[in-house]
Amino acid sequence: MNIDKLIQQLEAKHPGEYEYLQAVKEVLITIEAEYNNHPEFEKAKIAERLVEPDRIFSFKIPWVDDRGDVQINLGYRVQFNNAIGPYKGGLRFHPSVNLSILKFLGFEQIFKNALTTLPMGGGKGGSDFNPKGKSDAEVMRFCQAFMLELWKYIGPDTDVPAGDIGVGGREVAYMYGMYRKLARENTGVLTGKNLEFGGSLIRPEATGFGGLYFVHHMLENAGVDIKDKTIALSGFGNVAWGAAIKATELGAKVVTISGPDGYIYDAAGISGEKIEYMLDLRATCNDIVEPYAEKFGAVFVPNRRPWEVKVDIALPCATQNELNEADAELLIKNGVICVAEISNMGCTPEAIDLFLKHKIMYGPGKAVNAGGVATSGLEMTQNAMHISWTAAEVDEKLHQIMSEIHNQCLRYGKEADGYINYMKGANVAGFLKVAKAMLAQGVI
Ligand code: 2IT
Repeated sequence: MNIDKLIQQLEAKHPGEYEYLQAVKEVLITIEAEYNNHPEFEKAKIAERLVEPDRIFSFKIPWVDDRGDVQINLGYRVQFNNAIGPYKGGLRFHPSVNLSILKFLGFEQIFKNALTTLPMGGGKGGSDFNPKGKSDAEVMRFCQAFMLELWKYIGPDTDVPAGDIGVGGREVAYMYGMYRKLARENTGVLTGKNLEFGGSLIRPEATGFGGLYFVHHMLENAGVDIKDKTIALSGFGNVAWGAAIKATELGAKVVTISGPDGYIYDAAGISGEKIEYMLDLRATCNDIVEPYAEKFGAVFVPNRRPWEVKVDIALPCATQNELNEADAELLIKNGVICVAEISNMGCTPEAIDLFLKHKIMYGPGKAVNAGGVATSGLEMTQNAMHISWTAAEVDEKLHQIMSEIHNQCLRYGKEADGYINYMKGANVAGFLKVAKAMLAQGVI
């Protein structure tokens, strides 16, 4: 495979799609050696076929706000690859949403989903709708208008969306209601549903829980105890709260969270009632974190990110490219031992290069945050069987899956000096599964 040529072609075809090109480059570079051991991949042009989505739907979403004004948003669904199972991946509602971001997320989802060991292909979708500051009725009308288009393209065995940034239980429920009315069926067409109509226990906290199970394995493998380690988290959305709960349970201390206004530093640890308080605040305050400082006597640092705090472990939980080279330098200078992305593509390529150069344990999102979509896969299974498992059953399966993903990373990521390159391990393991499936099924 001539990687440079393929990347140049993609850059020419998709100029300005920076996030998408960044995600593709990372995978191609890390799988190159393995790819070249398989002349049959080259012959079937697996790489060239993988980097382009199967199809992209893009549509207009007109809706009426509370003042009676007509609003128009853009909606998308990127169906990237379904070689190993139905397209599966979340929906993101955020003003920054564009095709580059959804293509990067859909591309990553292919390999992440392959790693979970469950039969799920890769897809992603969303809208540039901004849920912040919208009333509940506006969110409902928008979700209904969005589903009025999306429902034509999805189905429980075709394409199964879920949440992502800006889409939680409330939004999934509104979309599910519209889907079941239009399609006249009650199926597992969306995951992240409420418990009353087919949701799975543990799904809301699964991304954070899974992330901490993975970090626990990383540390254990290096002979390090997670107990009493300090952790910096960013964000406080669908992901960070589960991470904070599980980190505390494992004996670590979470000292930061962040929002659009800055970050909180709480040396006493962010746990228990403090997490409950933040969950309540989040529902009414558009993700800002400052009120926490006054309530619990902690430090609020406006307009900065938490990576300047001295910690043992850093866990980006907010969005892509939220930890850059300068942040990485500072973390390393402050003695960080492990950085693991619970957000998708949380670190820039330059930051990752620094972690690898300094032999810092670095976990890529595809592996670390796979517990969310894995538990979505478990929700699909429960829906298909028309049963529901207990929290303990789901948690045990999640634990097993994260442990298996860690094993796959060890298998494909171990370097000659013993350092584990988790990025390479995750990319190669995920890629091999999808590539073999594509090869077996012929050119389609
Ligand atoms: O990035 C992700 O893996 C998600 N937003 C969850 C996707 C899912 O289908 O549960």
